[in-house]
Amino acid sequence: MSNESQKGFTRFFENKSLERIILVGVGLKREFHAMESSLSELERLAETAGGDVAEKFYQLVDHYHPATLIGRGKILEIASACQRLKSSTVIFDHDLTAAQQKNIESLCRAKALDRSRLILDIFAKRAQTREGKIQVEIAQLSYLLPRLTGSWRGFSQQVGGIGTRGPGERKLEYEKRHIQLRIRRLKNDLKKVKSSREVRRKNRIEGNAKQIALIGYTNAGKSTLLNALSKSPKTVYVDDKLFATLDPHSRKIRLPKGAPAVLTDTVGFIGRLPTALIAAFHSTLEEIPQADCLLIVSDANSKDIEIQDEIVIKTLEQLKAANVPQIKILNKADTLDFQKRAALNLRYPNRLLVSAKTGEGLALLLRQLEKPSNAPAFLTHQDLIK
Ligand SMILES: Nc1nc2c(ncn2[C@@H]2O[C@H](COP(=O)(O)OP(=O)(O)OP(=O)(O)O)[C@@H](O)[C@H]2O)c(=O)[nH]1
Ligand SMILES: [Mg+2]
Repeated sequence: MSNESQKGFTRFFENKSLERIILVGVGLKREFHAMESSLSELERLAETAGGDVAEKFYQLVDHYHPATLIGRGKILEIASACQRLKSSTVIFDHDLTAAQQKNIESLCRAKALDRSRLILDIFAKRAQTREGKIQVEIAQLSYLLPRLTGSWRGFSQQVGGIGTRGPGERKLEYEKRHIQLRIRRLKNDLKKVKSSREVRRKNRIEGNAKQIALIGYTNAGKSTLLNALSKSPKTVYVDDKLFATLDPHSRKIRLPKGAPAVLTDTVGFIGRLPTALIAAFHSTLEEIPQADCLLIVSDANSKDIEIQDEIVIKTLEQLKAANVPQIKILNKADTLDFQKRAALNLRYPNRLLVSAKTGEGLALLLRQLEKPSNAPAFLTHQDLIK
């Protein structure tokens, strides 16, 4: 990324002191529960990005307001909270158009960001490999491009994250061309990196190893599970934060009867993952539809298993991977009491309860992974005893 835009996108994370942030949940009137859980997710995202959430607002609307997304009265309420709490950033749990952003900023006298922008910031911080970094930069620039249209603004002012002030101004057309050119160059770079990864992937496939992709919501425990199943000394990074691991990591394992398999950990899903990110991460995510089997991991302890399931289903559809055979599991079984276990077993009879932490259920899971991918029924504990 050019120095200027790189600085703009990452400055937030370099701030020594936490920035006070106000969050705003937005939803249509019939979607209260989804709005509430999405807002608490936004809070975790803001904290993951290093922000200090000072206050949360929400508004349910009949329709979104073209000028300010939500009602002007609510925006003025938020503006006075910004003054009172000395907060200079407001993050909306909904995409903002360039015009909405500009109007809200001038009413609140604070920076207005949206959920996509926050997720992009986190991805920029987390990307480790060259491929990951290129993909994030493409996503950032693609997000920025349509937002440059409309009223003219300084480039660095647009890309600035929380805590960033734009130093200079440039002509809109020049900026657009500059960004388009940069995206083209990055896409070419990505092709080169991708072809070397493709060679590595083909090498792995040789020997008929079954390709198993670990899929699921962010923080469900995919990387912990990969470490536990592979028992490899080279562990994958695990953290109680959203998007702890972005880059795909693969480990060879042996299934109980000796057959080889390759487990691949992938980027976690989340509600309304910016489309620019899905498009940019296509080369990483395209391993998913090519897998022989998807191991779909949910956090058994989450209040929102159903909402997260829907998001996983939708994202798999977007990736054209909905027809790959799936095995679904509920992880973090060690956190459940007896009643919760019973309720989950009743509600999800075809999902194995496992714990990547204690190892519970993992032997059974490996046996399930050994079955032909199209085998219908899930193995039960009785099968294991046989
Ligand atoms: N109690 C308990 N905690 C777990 C278990 N599995 C994972 N965790 C914890 O859950 C958090 C997230 O685990 P990760 O393995 O990083 O989750 P992930 O799905 O890879 O998350 P992303 O990389 O962010 O998509 C960490 O704090 C883990 O220690 C489990 O079986 N039991
Ligand atoms: Mg992970």
